[in-house]
Amino acid sequence: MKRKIIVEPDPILRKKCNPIEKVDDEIKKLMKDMLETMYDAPGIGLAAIQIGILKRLVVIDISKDEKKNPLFLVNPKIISQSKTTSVYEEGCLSLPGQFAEIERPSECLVKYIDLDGKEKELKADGLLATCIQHEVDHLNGILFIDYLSKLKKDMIIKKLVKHKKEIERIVV
Ligand code: GNR
Ligand code: NI
Repeated sequence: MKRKIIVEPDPILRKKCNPIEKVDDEIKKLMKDMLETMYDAPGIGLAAIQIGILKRLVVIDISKDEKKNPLFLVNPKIISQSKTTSVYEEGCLSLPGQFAEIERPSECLVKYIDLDGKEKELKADGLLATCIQHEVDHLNGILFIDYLSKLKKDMIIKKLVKHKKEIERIVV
């Protein structure tokens, strides 16, 4: 089932998500819904908080069309990051139409629980490393606009408020 994606400004996006105690059928169903919502958007990552669920759950798929390669991360924790950094043009499904170059560590080591309940470790670089860090930020109530100057951040929020009001007018 496809879910609705929450868009900034919304106080939900600023909340801190709670760890999962057990990977049960309810969590697996939720992760399936998240993947469907992400592919439909389309996006390369989605955190549960973006569909209003305050749990530490992330789905990622950076593969290009054809062959799908979904990654399910339960309770992801970044245990180390490289000193070297990379800049990527980031987008966010909760900031529709907004893009900005963001500098982050180029590599990261992430510990997580897989859908089978097993603990895993993954060393990521390139776009995957950026995406993992972007998603883990969501779990802590952080959006990529938080790394921009106040001026740029306020400009983006203003555009999103205007966009939301326009949608309201169409609905009403
Ligand atoms: O679809 C997405 N693309 C993207 C591009 C560069 C860096 C991060 C991302 S994640 C984003 C989907 C999203 O909002 N995930 O939270
Ligand atoms: Ni995002």
